[in-house]
Amino acid sequence: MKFTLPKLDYAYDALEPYIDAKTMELHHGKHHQAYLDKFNAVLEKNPQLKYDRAEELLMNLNKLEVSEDDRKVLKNHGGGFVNHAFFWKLMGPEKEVDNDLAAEIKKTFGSVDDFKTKFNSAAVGHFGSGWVWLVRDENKELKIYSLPNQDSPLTLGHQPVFCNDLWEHAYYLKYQNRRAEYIENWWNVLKLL
Ligand code: MN3
Repeated sequence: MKFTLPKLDYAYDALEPYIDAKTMELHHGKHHQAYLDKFNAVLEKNPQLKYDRAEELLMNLNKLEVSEDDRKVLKNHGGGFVNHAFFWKLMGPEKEVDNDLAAEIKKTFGSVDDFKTKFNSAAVGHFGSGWVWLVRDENKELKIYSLPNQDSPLTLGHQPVFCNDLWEHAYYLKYQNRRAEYIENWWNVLKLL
């Protein structure tokens, strides 16, 4: 069981001016690759783990028969691998709005604008590194929350709908300490909404 770095569906500069090419190049080519390499190394050490999809490892993280050290690597680097692979697919230079999702968001949060305000505030308020998530919980209801580091909603039994990366490596070259500005601009490259 060995995973490879997924190719992007767009060029590194395709998300300009909201996300700059240099950030994309480092984020995909270096950060994502580094998560992948450590993930593959721990999988190699644990041939008893037989899953076709990396997501399944995160769903079953707490019951995997591995050492606690290896479980931590799977959580951090397996999480990093899966989260980034998911994140690249959410973004693009062209909108592909999901009208069903937009309708559900209106129903749950009042309006798309109210929803974005809540999502932004969870993102800005998150302390340290992590991700902000829109998920479906165990009752299929939409929920917004942030999680630290590379923790995945899959491990909580929730289905990710979309997410934004709050690690400084995702925005620091262009936005420096202005996380709120990055989060606001990021809606321009999210395809779904
Ligand atoms: Mn990242």
